[in-house]
Amino acid sequence: MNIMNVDYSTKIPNNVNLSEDRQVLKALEGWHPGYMDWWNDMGPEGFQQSLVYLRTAYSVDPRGWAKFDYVRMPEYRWGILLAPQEENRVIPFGENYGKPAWQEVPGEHRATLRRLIVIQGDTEPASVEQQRHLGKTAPSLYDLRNLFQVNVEEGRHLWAMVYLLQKYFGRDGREEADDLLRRRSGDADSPRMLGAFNEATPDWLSFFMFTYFTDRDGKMQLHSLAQSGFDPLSRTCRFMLTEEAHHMFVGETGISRVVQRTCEAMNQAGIADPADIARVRALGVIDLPTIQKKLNLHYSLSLDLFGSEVSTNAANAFNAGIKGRYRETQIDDDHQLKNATYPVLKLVDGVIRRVDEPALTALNMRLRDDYTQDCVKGLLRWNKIISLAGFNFELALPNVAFHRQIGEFKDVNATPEGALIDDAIWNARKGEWLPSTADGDFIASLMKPVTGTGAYANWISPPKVGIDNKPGDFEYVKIET
Ligand code: BYC
Repeated sequence: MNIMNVDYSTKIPNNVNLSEDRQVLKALEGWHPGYMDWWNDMGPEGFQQSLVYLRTAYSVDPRGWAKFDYVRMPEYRWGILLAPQEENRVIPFGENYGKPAWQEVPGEHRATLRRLIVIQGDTEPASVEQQRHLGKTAPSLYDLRNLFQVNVEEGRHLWAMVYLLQKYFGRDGREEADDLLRRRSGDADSPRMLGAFNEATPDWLSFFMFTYFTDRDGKMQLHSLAQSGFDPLSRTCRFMLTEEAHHMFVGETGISRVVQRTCEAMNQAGIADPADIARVRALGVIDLPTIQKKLNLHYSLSLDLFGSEVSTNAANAFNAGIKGRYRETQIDDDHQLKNATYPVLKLVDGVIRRVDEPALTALNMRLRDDYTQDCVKGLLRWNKIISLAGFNFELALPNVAFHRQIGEFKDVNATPEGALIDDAIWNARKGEWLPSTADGDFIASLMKPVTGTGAYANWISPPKVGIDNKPGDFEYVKIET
């Protein structure tokens, strides 16, 4: 078969020759009904019979891999797609640097690999669960469609990890695949594995922040796993990254459009001070200080997803050749980090300082630094919108010590500027930095569905271009009531 094109003749579309891999096909077909039950119970609430203008991957050729058409979500073809195998690929880092990449799981690294694949897999359905209520309050059909596109692709990413578990990890892999359908975001008894995936996504501003900041953690983690010496994982993650780009686009442009609309409304009403929250809110748009609070929340939750700054887990995964660095192959060093150090932010005598640590154990910190740099790009765009509109206000990333639950700063309180404060000050002032109940109630009051073609809620601007270059009045979702 041609690896570039996807075989749609089996129940599960794929480019991994499933029709000749009977055992794995059987395992996946056995898992399918449970997945559909999960999708029906925990996937988007409502709209399951609506026709949604979705893209489906039909090839893994980066020049043209998706086709757009109306699909009912339960009929979306969730498939197994791996990027083409690179000939003679070698392990690009760690103790096995330069040796041929593994096509099978090396026995000694089986547990570590399985753990990373399970963690990755767990985040995908979690995000769908977190976003399941949002369809009811979408600000437009365009946004509704984007939400569903993100959701079906997160579902596909779960399939991607389940394929790896079922093909390469035998019985434990099948058990893990079942458990991925059993855990639930925010459940007291059986929560999702990582913190941020048990938080609520109560409104559309949170959705945009999540797709900007949390999906970007996904990007960084997938890039690191795409370097893996375990070739099937590398190829899987490489293709997932193609889809992931749209999710972050939804976040970046979503926040841009909220900021744009707020600035426009303030200008029309002659409001010069962005901090004049009551007057701005009276216009039915989200004030900039509240946008900053949401940003503070989602950025800090996403920083926690990188684990501890200094981590032996990360060092072991790197040494083993399982999880590399962001853009590993483009880094000019020994790729083994034998004597290298890396500056890590730490609390030293009550002061936040950079301290050199062995680079091997500082890999989480390094990836988090790469992530922060990537996050800054969106802020520059949003701040440009604000300054072009004539306002003296800048959105900023909070300090890494702010509102942390994992790592070096989990036991201290800090302001968004990074000043360390005691519990009393934190409790008295946290409402200035994180969304309060009143902020949440105000945003919730704006969340009214807008379902006319080409119509948008008052609190968000229309996008600059349509999906698949469709015109402004395109009916992205044919709502079935
Ligand atoms: N919450 O050495 P440590 C995505 C645990 S997002 C709860 O500090 P390590 C997506 C850790 O498991 C990307 N527990 O950290 C986005 C360990 O527990 P055990 C998802 C946490 O292991 C949007 C202990 O603390 N992919 O794709 O170096 C929508 C000590 O660990 C957390 C991945 O994350 C936490 N935040 O790094 C849809 C890639 N942090 O084993 C999808 C795979 C740490 O001692 N995962 N712990 O019981 C990894 O590479 C690593 O496991 C982590 C943690 C980066 C998560």
